[in-house]
Amino acid sequence: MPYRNFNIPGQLAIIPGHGELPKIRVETPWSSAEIYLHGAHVTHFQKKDEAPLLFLSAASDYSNGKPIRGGVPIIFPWFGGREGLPAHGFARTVTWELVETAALANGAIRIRLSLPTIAFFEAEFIITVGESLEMEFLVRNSGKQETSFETCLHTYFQISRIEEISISGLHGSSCTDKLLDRHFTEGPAPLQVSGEVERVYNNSTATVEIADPGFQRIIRVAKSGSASTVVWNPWIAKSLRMPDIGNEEYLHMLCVESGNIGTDSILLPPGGLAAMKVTLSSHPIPTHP
Ligand code: TA6
Repeated sequence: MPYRNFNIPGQLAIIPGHGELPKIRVETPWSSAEIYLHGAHVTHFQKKDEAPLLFLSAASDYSNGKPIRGGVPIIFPWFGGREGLPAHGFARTVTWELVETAALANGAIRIRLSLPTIAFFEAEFIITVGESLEMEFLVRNSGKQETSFETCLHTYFQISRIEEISISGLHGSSCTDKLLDRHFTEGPAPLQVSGEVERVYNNSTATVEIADPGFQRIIRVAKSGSASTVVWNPWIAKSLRMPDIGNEEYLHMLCVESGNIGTDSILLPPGGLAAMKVTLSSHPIPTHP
């Protein structure tokens, strides 16, 4: 059985997942998680006695060359469409190499994966599963020229119902509403979603929170090394056009994505290193006495 020496009895095992793709199953005292080597794709994170934190489409593909729909797709080295190239780059559709698994002294589990070598980029993805889900994406320019790239952890969150939630933490960032082609500075009011939404926020470095009364929790997206946030929900019409998402799944998912895209793209000198860290956690909604 390949990967056997990465197993940590009772805490981490590599098993066949959907489509027989190798999947890392993690159990900690606080939570469970699943990560596919395909795209180094975190597909599941759930704290004990809570609903899953991540949405995963029941209609997702699990095959080489196709991204898994849901969880945390790694978008790299470009965001969005490129003529004749795969949308959102290739990192999410290649098989990453499992480099290290470790049980940490505090009971958390750390997993380190590396992107198969490509010209002028080396990339590593380090996942720490514990009471929270911590993800670090490291990129080094291994070429001889200055190079730029975009990146995004395109996280799909599981929510009780789209009309119930509100999003805060975007106040003051520069918003581009991709559907309305509008540009504005986000105001203080929490964002609510009542239709298809696709908004790219630049100079957005603050922690974003999703308040979900239906699940009685606040999801917190804390980050460093990331200046962009994307908020996306396909709603009805777009969901109908997407074969790998159920027609009504939009009601229970919301993407709050953390990265560096557009004007926040990263420019790396030869040998330069860029590090982005995103920590996902959930907290009870305070009940006022
Ligand atoms: O982050 C929003 C977005 O760029 C949307 O345009 C939508 O296409 C979504 O990503 C999913 O993209 P994908 O290539 O995974 O279907």
